[in-house]
Amino acid sequence: MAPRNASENADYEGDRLGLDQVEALVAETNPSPKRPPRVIVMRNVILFIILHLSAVYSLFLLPKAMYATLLWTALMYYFAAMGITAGAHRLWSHRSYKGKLPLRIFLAICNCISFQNSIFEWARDHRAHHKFSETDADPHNAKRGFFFAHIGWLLVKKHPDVKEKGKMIDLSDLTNDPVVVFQDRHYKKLILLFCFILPTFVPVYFWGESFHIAFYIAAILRYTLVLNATWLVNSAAHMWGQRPYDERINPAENLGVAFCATGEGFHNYHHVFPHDYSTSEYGWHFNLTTMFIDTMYFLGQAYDRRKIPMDVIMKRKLRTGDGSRR
Ligand code: ST9
Ligand code: ZN
Ligand code: ZN
Repeated sequence: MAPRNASENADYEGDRLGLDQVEALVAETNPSPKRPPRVIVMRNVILFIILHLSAVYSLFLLPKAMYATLLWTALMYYFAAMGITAGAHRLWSHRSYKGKLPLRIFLAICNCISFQNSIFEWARDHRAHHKFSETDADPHNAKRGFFFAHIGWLLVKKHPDVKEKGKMIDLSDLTNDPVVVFQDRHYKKLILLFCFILPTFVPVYFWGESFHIAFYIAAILRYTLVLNATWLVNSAAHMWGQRPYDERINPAENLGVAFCATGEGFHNYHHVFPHDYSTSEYGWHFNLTTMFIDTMYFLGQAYDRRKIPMDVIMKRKLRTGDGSRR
């Protein structure tokens, strides 16, 4: 009989061993089985290409915009950022402080300005990101590369592990918060109003800016910039920077990201101590969000801010840090 080649041999062995045994054999020889095929969501690909091309076009309109419109755009950036950082992230995902009803309503509105999925969906994905960090159950697993962690994860169907293991996460506090439930239920109408109509309407109505400029700069450009600043935390801050608290993990301290993301670039600290309301060892250092939460505290709207004691931080630095900040 003519000798069989390798694949023929495998088939032959397969017939004799039975399916279960073959699967066990494959798992043994290949301990990290291939990911299921990537299912690209073309609608998202097209929409994000249009959005980014429109943002580039908006840059050319900047010299023609009125100063008041530029200031308004900066204010919209700030509010959108607070809706993510002080709201979806530090309040609702991590419960690192508590907020009274007026503050929660305000932050839910700010969150609609940022249009990054409802608070419920954002917090669900973010809790999975921490619990299963840099595995297939992490929605934006940075081990799959910069592009995937930055935007790619929004262009494909989620890995089955995200949905499977995500079920293990308790979300009852979110479903028990009427502000979160209301925002999730009416999300589409709310983002249309707060992410696009309001930012465009104000400059046109109050100081006579052209509709075209107001729409492209205060809505489209600002939206795209806040999105990319947020995504940098998932991509750049999972790759580049110092690791003073735990050198064994990828999340890093990245000052550039902290600046763009209003205080969310101290990512090595944040992954080690996720319940610290400042997401950083420090207070107001490159951290507009901590300034905002502290202001809300002085106004009686925020309370029970959780801070990690200094001796615990120091001990951790000495035990697992990279020695860069002792
Ligand atoms: C956006 C979000 O940009 C950005 C988040 C970034 C997070 C950064 C974190 C960093 C720290 C904080 C820093 C802040 C800095 C801020 C700086 C500001 C200056 N667990 O999702 P689906 C199940 S959004 C459990 O559709 P597909 C569940 O049953 C941009 N279960 O998955 C769900 O059904 P339902 C605008 C889960 O079909 C079902 O699966 N938005 C979980 O694979 C289906 O879920 C967009 O572009 C889980 N974690 O589709 C939309 N996840 O929901 C983009 C899912 O009914 N998204 N399940 O309960 C999509 O189109 C889709 O989600 C998809 C995946 C195509 C990506
Ligand atoms: Zn992270
Ligand atoms: Zn977090």
